[in-house]
Amino acid sequence: MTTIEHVLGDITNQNVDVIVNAANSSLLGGGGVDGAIHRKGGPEILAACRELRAGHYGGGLRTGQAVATTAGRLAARWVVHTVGPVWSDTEDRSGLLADCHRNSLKVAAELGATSIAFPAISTGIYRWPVDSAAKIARTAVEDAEIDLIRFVLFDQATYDAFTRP
Ligand code: AR6
Repeated sequence: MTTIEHVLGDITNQNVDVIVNAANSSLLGGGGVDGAIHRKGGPEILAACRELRAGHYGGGLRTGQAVATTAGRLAARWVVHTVGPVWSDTEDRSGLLADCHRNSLKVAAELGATSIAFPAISTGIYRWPVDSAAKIARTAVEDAEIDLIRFVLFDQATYDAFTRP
């Protein structure tokens, strides 16, 4: 049985095994939740990302894919970085947004994690409408096999969209 929780707050404060980062394909940091995770987690996370870029992820991380690093100084054990799709008015990229959630869960399962926190991937700098993102996220995690999934929503409007029945 998976418990799904929604909280209004900052994902960097969550005491869970895995925190999901809404990263970009460079894996080398950015603004939004990505910036917050690197700031609070410290330089170990960026060092681990640089190692990934020097190895298997030389070309960066593709949209919809997910990869784990240390969580540095965060309370979590790992950060799973995923790259959400940029919203497009002309192309349906919903499958890629669902992939972010499914692949993050897969990486978490491979790590043996029992709890995971997601931000509202793609709904900030990548401009995905929050109602749509909430529906896609909800459906994508439906069949997850992990004890706890916590959506950590940074503002009231996003929280409302994710909790609307
Ligand atoms: N905790 C939880 N949610 C947060 C936090 C936080 N500390 N900070 C922001 N959010 P965004 P994206 C919310 O822009 O749209 C970066 O530069 C935010 O309010 O972080 O996937 C990356 O490097 C919004 O609801 O991610 C990429 O270049 C949600 O997190 C790009 O942004 C996602 O907003 C990715 O854009």
